[in-house]
Amino acid sequence: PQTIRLEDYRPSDHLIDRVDLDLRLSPHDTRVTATLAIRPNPAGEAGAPLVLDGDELILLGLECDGQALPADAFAATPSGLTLHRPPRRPFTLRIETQIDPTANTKLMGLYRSNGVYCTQCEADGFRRITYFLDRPDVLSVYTTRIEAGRDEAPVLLGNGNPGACGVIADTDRHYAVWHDPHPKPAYLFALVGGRLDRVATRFTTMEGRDVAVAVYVEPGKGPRADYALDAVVRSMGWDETACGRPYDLDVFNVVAVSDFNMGAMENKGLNIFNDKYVLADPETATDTDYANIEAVIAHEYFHNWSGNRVTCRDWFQLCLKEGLTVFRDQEFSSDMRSRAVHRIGEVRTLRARQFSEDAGPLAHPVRPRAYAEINNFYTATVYEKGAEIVRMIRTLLGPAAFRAGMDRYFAENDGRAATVEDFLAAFAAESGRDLSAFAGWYERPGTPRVTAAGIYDADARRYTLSLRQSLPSGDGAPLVIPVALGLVGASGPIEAACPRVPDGVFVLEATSDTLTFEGVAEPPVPSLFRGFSAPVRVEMNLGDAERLTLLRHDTDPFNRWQAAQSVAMRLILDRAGARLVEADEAGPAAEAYAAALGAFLDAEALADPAFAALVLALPSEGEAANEIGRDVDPDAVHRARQTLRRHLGRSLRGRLESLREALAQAAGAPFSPDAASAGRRALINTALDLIAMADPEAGTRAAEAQLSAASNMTDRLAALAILAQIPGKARETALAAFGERYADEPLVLDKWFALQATIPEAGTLDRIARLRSHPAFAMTNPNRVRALIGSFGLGNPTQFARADGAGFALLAETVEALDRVNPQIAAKLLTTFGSWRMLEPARSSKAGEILSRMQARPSLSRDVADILARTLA
Ligand code: B3K
Ligand code: ZN
Repeated sequence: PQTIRLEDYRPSDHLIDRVDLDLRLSPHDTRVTATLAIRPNPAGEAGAPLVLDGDELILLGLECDGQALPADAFAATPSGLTLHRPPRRPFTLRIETQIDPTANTKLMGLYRSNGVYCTQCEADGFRRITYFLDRPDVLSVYTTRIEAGRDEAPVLLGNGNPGACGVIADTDRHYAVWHDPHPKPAYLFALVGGRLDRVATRFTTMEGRDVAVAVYVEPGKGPRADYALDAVVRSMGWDETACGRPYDLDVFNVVAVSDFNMGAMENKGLNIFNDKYVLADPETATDTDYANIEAVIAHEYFHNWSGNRVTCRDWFQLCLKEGLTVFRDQEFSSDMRSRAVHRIGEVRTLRARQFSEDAGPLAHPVRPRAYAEINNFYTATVYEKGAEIVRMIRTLLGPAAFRAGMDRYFAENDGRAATVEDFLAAFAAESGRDLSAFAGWYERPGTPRVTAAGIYDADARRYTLSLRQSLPSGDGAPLVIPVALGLVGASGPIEAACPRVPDGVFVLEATSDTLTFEGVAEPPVPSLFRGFSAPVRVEMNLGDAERLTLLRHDTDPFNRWQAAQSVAMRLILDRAGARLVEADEAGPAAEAYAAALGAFLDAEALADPAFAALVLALPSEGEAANEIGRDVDPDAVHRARQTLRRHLGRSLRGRLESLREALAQAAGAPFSPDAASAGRRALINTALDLIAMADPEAGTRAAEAQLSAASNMTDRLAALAILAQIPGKARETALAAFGERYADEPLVLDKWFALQATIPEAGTLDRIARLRSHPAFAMTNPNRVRALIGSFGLGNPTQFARADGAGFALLAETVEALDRVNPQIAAKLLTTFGSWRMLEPARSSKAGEILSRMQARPSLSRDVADILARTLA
């Protein structure tokens, strides 16, 4: 496939100022008439041909300034339309195309989801609707007329503000016109037509604009949209108060559909969502679902400024909108919930998804320099690491200069297609700082490593801390790394003087550097990268006792949690490295760890249950594997982690039981999804999980009791998840009953599929084979595929990476079958092989064989071929 490179960027030779679209919706034969006001771009090449993108289009008609074009004036194929000699002045092109939304299983362009017409145009789906300059630096004002059967599609929605609507005389059809005054790239175009329920409210902006806000869902599901609607309103308010960003249209619509390639899409004024991130009630949604809905609603809404008003010049700048918008939604969620707890969650996600990506064959810079298929670059690196870069800018500049820089960025680039350079320039201008070295974060792939070492001189009361950075990509200029840090002693924080750490932040700009702290009265433990101030791996030779001092006394909640994680990680790695199979006794280090957690629980669990639940949760098997880095034996990692969990359960059992009791009383009814209540449920369920590890019989009884008494999906699913880990009849009975109870609830069935796919037992492959023929499973529904197969690849390391290769084979077969239906999802699924080279030789050679076999197949999609080539490279 053709490689597109950043360095080859050229402005478009033509611009399209206005787009008038007329879409006559019909299940198999939709007609699209596009009237385009085109002119030569003064910044482009004069007299160049007009080359419009297309994808699986049928051209029915073409006129230039009202005249049919002679056959030799143009060339049309399903994937492009070229005018060899377009007018050298402004002109109007009228194009009629035919498309089949029902046959569109790729879910890009215009398609039908459960009978609802909807669109997905990012990154390059608009060209599946009409021929166009489908690139983000071509911005146009759109007017859209949508026509459809009144019965089939009583609701017709478009971008912008509503205009005329009515019935078409003597037919069963009607129409609606929408006009979006804000120029936008084609990837933000959207329409919806279908039978939908509406929940609505109003919001008055800081500028006094009265906005009609609505969420549309499948008939009968209105009550499940209330939480999402409330999240929209809170997002609108937050973007005003926290960022000074008001909304700019008279309506804001959110539509939930059931077949969707990702989470949601920020189309101007008409956000379209995977219904997983809209629908919630206590009976069907977990606390995690509520939190995700809040975050994704906010994310898409915030794109209205970071992405839509200021868009991207080209797809290499994707992080400009995605990293920034993730940062904005993280800030929002932190303000809505517990900042410390949220930060830990963000870092867990980053480490699980981004660090592993950055350590494997799919590693790429936050701003990639080349791509074969752009849809394969909506990655954790662009999104999550991209957000960390924005956060580092704030840490470096401080909140006031950061806010001023953001304001300047929006003001200077409003209505423009911008670049990373434009973004950095705004902060440089406001802060007076040179950010050119900092820009390295956008260019260099791989997770930097920072190694720290400290020396305490008791006589001089001096502590010397040296820091050294290194990047896996070897040479190149050092990065600019903000290190938020402090010193902690045996009974609390140590105040010590170091002029190079103003406001608690040292900026590591050289490859190595040394800090000197004066007036240090006792041997300190350094607390480094407080709040995870940079996306790096930190190495420091601290003993468990020192780390547990941080757990007790650090003022930074993130590093308190990190301290417990680091101790647990070392315990898991030691055990996994020794390949200890039998010996179940924990050893003194594990005893000390459990004792520290016990003391911590006694002192704090009831005051902050959400935080306590995180402190009790061990690093995942995936994280441990990443830490090991080579020759990984997933079985050894699994056993090591299980042993430590069992040990924790045994040592803490009494405390965990009384915590469960105390919290259950506090939790009470009725259900509320707020963060404090969710935190109590998290600790109740983490406690049960550890109890069940220690005593499977008692755990089974308690989980069964919770399963039948639960008043909400969080508690019910947690109980089922615990039962699912314990082989036997109780598990099978519970799974079967749950499957029946929710047979008509696709989103709940997804949880049920996922839970079974992650059982770490040899029988899971057969189970998955059975579930694939379950009536609710469909290759055409991305949520189902992700639930059953994606969860297996990502969340079941021992079975996915089975030594006999059967897990890899299952994944590969699914990718091959899915590639014919939905290449984007197939490619995403294939990225679960990203860590294959890290495995011990027997397993990695199995994976390599299976991947190579797949590569030999003819007619792979570009999406899958690209991931395969890079995974095998
Ligand atoms: N911008 C979309 C993602 C589009 C993915 C295209 N393959 C959702 C988001 O990040 O908000
Ligand atoms: Zn986004």
